[in-house]
Parts: sequence; C-alpha cells; structure tokens
Amino acid sequence: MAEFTIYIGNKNYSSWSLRAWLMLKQTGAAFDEELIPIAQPTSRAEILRYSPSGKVPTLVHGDVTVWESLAIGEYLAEIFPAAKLWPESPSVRAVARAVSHEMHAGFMAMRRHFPMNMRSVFDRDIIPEIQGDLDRITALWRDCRQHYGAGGDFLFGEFGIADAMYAPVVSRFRTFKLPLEGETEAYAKAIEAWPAYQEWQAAARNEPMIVDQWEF
Ligand SMILES: N[C@@H](CCC(=O)N[C@@H](CS)C(=O)NCC(=O)O)C(=O)O
Repeated sequence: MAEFTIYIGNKNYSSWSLRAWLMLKQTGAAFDEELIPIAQPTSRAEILRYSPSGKVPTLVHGDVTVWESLAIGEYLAEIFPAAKLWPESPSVRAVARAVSHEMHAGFMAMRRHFPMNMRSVFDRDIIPEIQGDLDRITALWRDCRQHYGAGGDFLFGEFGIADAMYAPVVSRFRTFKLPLEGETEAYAKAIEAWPAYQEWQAAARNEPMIVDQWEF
C-alpha cells in the first residue's frame, strides 16, 4: 500500500478529480487511487466513507485527510517543495493562486453548459454568458503565458497547480470544438502533450460508465 491514496470520480467526467490527480502526479510520489463512480444513488454514501464533504477528490496521507482540489494542491506544495507546484517568487505565486482560485470559484456558465466529457465531441451553441467565460479564460491564459511563461510551455513556465486547474478546461475546448488560436492553442497542446494528462485521458476513454446529466 502506498503512502498516499487519492479518491477520485469517473475519469471521463470528474474534472475536480483530474485536477488533484495531476497535482499529485507532479510530486512524483507513489500513490494508490480509488475510483468511486459519481452521480449514482450510492455515490454520496460511498464517498462519505472517505471524504467529509461527500465529494471527490480526497487525499489520504496517514492520519491526514484533505478534501477540496485546491487544498490538496496546497498540502502537496507544502510537503513536496521540490515539486515547485507554485512559482517561487511570492508576487508570481500570488498571481498563480489568483488564477487558480478564479477557476475554483467561477466560470459557472462554462461549467454548467460545457461539462467535462473527455472521450466525446459535441456541437453546442455558445450562449453569451458562456462566451464571457471563454473570453476571460483565454485572456488569462494569454496574459500568464506572456508575462510569466518564459521558463516553459505552461502558464508560469513549468507545470504547476494553475495548469492542473485549467487542464479540464482544455479538455472542454476540445469536446465542444471551441476555437483557440496562436498562444492559446499552443497552451492547449502543451497540456494535451503532458504525459500525466495523456495517462488520465487514455483511462477516461476506456471507462465503461456513462453519466447522462453532469454539470461539473
Ligand atoms: N470544490 C470541490 C468540488 C468537488 C466536486 O464537485 N466533486 C464532484 C465530482 S467532480 C463530486 O464529488 N460529486 C459527487 C456526486 O455527484 O456524486 C473541489 O474542488 O474538490
């Protein structure tokens, strides 16, 4: 049994699980993963056995249980400083935290109308409230890449928590055939080429479970 266990939802649908899983992968630590199918009559009771919020992801490390994707990232950043999950400079780290929290707390229209569904491709109209979310997301990606991305292909150079937070959004851009160009397309490609992302995506494609109504 590994030192860490992460409880996750369906790889095809659970965007929050993907985020925390990518953060954990980035530490290089060995971990066990337990997948609890979501949106089933038994899901809540099953998840509550491990997560006090009744939601996945949850990380268990010895006596410590951490739920909420961003809290998991913060915990991992503290115990694995060498993984550089946040940028080193306090001022840049503040921006990385701001864009990560912006994802965690916002973009409700995109999340509601364009849920993560990694193995599928759909045509769907972009209503104005979603366009606002998409414009803000692509502006944010461009801004981070231009100002802080010189050290690599990701928002703050090397892959970190902020990229894990937006990786499921890249997947949604593909699922719903949303336009990207230049820098934003290059960023999406960098996420898609990331080995951990590819590993999750391959598993999502092979997953048998189907959920009809899914928002987040
Ligand atoms: N704010 C939470 C969101 C967690 C969340 O909504 N998880 C969904 C799966 S993506 C869930 O556990 N749903 C349980 C269910 O619907 O059965 C986080 O950042 O971890």
